[in-house]
Parts: sequence; structure tokens; C-alpha cells
Amino acid sequence: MSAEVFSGLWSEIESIGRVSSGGYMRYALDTPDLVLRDWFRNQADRRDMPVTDDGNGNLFAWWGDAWGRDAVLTGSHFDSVPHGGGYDGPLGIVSGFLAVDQLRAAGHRPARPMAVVAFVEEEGGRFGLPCLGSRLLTGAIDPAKAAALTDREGVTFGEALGATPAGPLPGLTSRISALVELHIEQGRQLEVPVGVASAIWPHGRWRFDFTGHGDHAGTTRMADRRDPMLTFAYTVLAANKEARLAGAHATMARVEVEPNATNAIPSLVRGWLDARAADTATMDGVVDAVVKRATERAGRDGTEVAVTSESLSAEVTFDTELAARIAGMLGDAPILPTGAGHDAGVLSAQVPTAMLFVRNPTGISHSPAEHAEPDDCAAGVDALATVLRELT
Ligand code: HGY
Ligand code: MN
Ligand code: MN
Repeated sequence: MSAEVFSGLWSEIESIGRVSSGGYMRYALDTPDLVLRDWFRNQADRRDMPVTDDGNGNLFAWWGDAWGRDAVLTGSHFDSVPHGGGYDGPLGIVSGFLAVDQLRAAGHRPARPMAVVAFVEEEGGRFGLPCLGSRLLTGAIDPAKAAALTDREGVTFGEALGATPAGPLPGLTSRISALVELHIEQGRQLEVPVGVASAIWPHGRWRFDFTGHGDHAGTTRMADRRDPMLTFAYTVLAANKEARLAGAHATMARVEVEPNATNAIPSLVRGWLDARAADTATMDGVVDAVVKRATERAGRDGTEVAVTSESLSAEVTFDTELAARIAGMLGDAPILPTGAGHDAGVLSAQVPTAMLFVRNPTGISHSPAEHAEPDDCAAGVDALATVLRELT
């Protein structure tokens, strides 16, 4: 694959959902996502690849019998975090179509069906639960619960989807023999264009509701205040400290304040904790320590704190034999873990899965500055084509 051919297809989607920050606002099933889903169908049509929808919002473009036995899937997601980068997700889908082109040009005739997949709501940016589409496909979430998830405007996932999600595909594990997801690397770990994933850190999201007494900013004595913003601010610092002490990662980057007025002491501050670590015990230890310190501080501030676990993603160890086999196909590509969650991680609970990482020169992701070089992206397509050829 040449960088020019890669850039040619890449340029077709590059501007979809991009905003003035240079980042992307691609929320699941929102307008830019619907445009990308139409682009996906158009790409499939151009390649005589029939498209099926699994009733959960995930799209599958087929080369061979749709849902024939032992299918090999590749793909990723279109949705982004707000003002996120353009590669996180779409790179895996564009590379999937280009890998099909490359295999066909080389005369490959797959002995088993293949599909390029677009998983819905991987980031959880709109409905709050990451990997929603792949959790539905694998039965990891109850369809009614998924349908009831709401976005900031109060629109439910069921309304956005236009139906109650179908839930798990019957006989999934016999229908899929492997999933290979290609994704931009999101750390600073790759010195060569392509790597292979070994594991995904366990990670989760917890919502902290800090409640206090709303009051006038100008007339309320400092000694009389029950200000939840203080408890929140302390908790942000505590999360950072506990993560550093444990060698884990903790972030509080999303906050909602009521009434969110310059001259009113808040009655409620809602803050989300994203915590991750190389193992579950360490992650749990960090979260417990943060909850303990937030609760103690609330006692001093005269406020209340309630913590709700909103999503949990268990530790993933990818199929080691498959990872080693793939690394071998790619001239001993490096095998490395990641702290980022992926749909492949969800599917790994049921089917053999692997991930290919494409070098990210700065390691920056979930930011408009996210970037991968066309040469490395083209090398990623070559690697994906090699793996898909061997697996089919
Ligand atoms: O948050 C993550 O790890 C992924 O980008 N959903
Ligand atoms: Mn992401
Ligand atoms: Mn991603």
C-alpha cells in the first residue's frame, strides 16, 4: 500500500465532524456519525460488500457469506471523544477496506467470510458507557438498559437507534473465528510503524455527586458555607496523588455544576473519575482511597458525596498464541500493552481477538493534536492485509 493510496481514501472522511478546534465532534448516531455510516455503506457498495446491521447499531460489510461460519472480522469505531483526534477509531475502518482492496488485487480468495465492522458508541461520549455496541453484540449489557441510556439532551440510545437494541447475536462464538482491530497507538511506545497488542489495562468510570448548600456568593460568610466545589476540588487532587502513589492513572476531566453561576455557591457538583491500572487490585485500591478521602473531606466541608460506578472494563489479556503468531507474520513486531479500552477488548471475552497498533509519533490521543504519518498508516494496511490473508 502506498501512502498516496491511503491518503486518497483517508481524505474522503477527514473533514467529516471536524470543528474549529481542529478536533472532531463525532457522537454516536449524531449527524457526522450518520454521514460516516453512509460513507461506510458507500465504500461497501463500491466493493460489492453487502452490509448488515446487527440490530445494535454495529455495521458489518461482508466479503463472503454474511455471518457464514468462522468469519474473520476487522474494523473499529467512528465516534470520537469531544474535540478528539481523527485517527482513534476511523483508522481501523479505513484500513479494513484498504486491506480488502489489497487482498483482492493480490488475487486472494478467502476460505472463510470476512467483514469490515463499524462498532457504535465505542467512546461512550454520548451515552456514557464505552464500547456500547460491542457490549450489546456480546451480551455484556442488557438491551433494555442500553436502550435507556440517555445523552445530555435526554435522548435515549433506543430513540437514537430507532429501536430497542437486538442484543447478543445467537451463536456468536461459532460465527466469528477472530477479530483483528487496527488502531492508532495511544502512548509513546512504538519505535516501528506497527505493533501488536498484548493486553488492555482494567479501567472504569465513577460519578461523584457532591451536594452542599446553594447560597449567595456575596452575602454568605465563609464559615457558614457548605460548598461542594471545595470537596470536588480536593477530590481531584486526591485522585492525582493516589494514582501517582499506586503507579496507576486517574483523571477527573468532566464536571457539571448546579447552578453553575459566578455569584452562587453551588448546591451540586458532579465530577467523573476515570481510573485505570495494570491490574484490577491496584485500580480498585486507587478508587477506594479516593472515595475515602472525598468522604473525609465532605465531613470537614459539611457536604455530602455519593459515588456511582458507571462503567467497568475488566483487564484484557489478548490471545497470547494469536498475538505471537501475528507478531511472527509481521517480522517480529513488538507486542505491547495499552491503557486504552477497545471493542476488541470486549469481544476477547468470547472470541479470539488481536489488535494491531499503528505508530503515533507524539503518542497524543483524545486531542486535536492526534496524528499518524501516512507512511505508517500504509504500513498498517500492509500488516492488516497480511494478517487477514493468513487468517482467511
Ligand atoms: O477511553 C478509552 O480508553 C477508549 O478510548 N474508549
Ligand atoms: Mn478513544
Ligand atoms: Mn478507539
